[in-house]
Amino acid sequence: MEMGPCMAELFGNANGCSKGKGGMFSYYAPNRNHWGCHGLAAAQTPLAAGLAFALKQREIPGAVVCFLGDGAVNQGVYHESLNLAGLFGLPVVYLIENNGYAMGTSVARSSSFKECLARRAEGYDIDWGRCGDGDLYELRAKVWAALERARHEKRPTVLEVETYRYYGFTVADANAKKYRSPEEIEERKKRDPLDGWRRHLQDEGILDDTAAENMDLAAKAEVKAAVEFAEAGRPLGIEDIVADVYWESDHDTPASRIGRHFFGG
Ligand SMILES: Cc1ncc(C[n+]2csc(CCOP(=O)(O)OP(=O)(O)O)c2C)c(N)n1
Ligand SMILES: [Mg+2]
Repeated sequence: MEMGPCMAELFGNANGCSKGKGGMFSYYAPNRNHWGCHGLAAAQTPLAAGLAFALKQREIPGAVVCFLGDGAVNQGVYHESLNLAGLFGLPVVYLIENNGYAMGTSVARSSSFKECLARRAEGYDIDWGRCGDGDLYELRAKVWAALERARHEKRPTVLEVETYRYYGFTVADANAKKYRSPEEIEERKKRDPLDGWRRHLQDEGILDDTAAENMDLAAKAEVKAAVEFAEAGRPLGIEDIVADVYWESDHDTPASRIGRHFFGG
């Protein structure tokens, strides 16, 4: 996806990727096989199982990757999805981004588990693995192995990646420094995956300071251009709110004119 329509979606403007109606929870680009972010924690997990089922049933080559947070792993639908993925042999990879906190609640206070969250997959006869966020080569190899298993053996995988977020859940999360200690945050920063990877690539001779700084400047310029794109967008009006909800309303059918869409209208 391009950053402009994503930024415009955050601004709630009509040039957003979901016409400005979804906001941060609704990045969506089915034409690029991106089936959306979801406002309900774990709502993406049965959708991923369904997409994987469709791939298998229609014999379409490929696999589904479904990202979820540590705050989604205790939702019922996630476990229903794992059960069906294991039972039907679905080509799906569930990738848990475990950053230790669901909003302000730590994993230790929210999950009953042994050693790691991914291990629960054993109960569904699903292969699982885990790794940190520091070594991208390791992460890539694990994701690749899971994708190959999905594509060729039609078997699901649960992968857990241990990571972190330094800031609050949102700008409204005023307690971001209260539910963990400043020391914990500073300690984790020493293992920051972006800094670490930059050093790694420099050690390998792939990147030098100038190239790294140019990448940084290019990223900042892309963000600035995205903001300008978003600001140029039209704010939504009343007519936008009711559009794309019912086919009948959009097509001015008799049912829509009398206001009854169902039950014999
Ligand atoms: C079913 C459901 N319950 C509650 C919420 C409110 N909520 C939004 S984000 C969140 C925590 C999500 O935790 P995690 O997936 O670990 O995301 P992180 O905080 O790491 O960004 C909750 C409880 C929600 N979106 N959906
Ligand atoms: Mg989390």
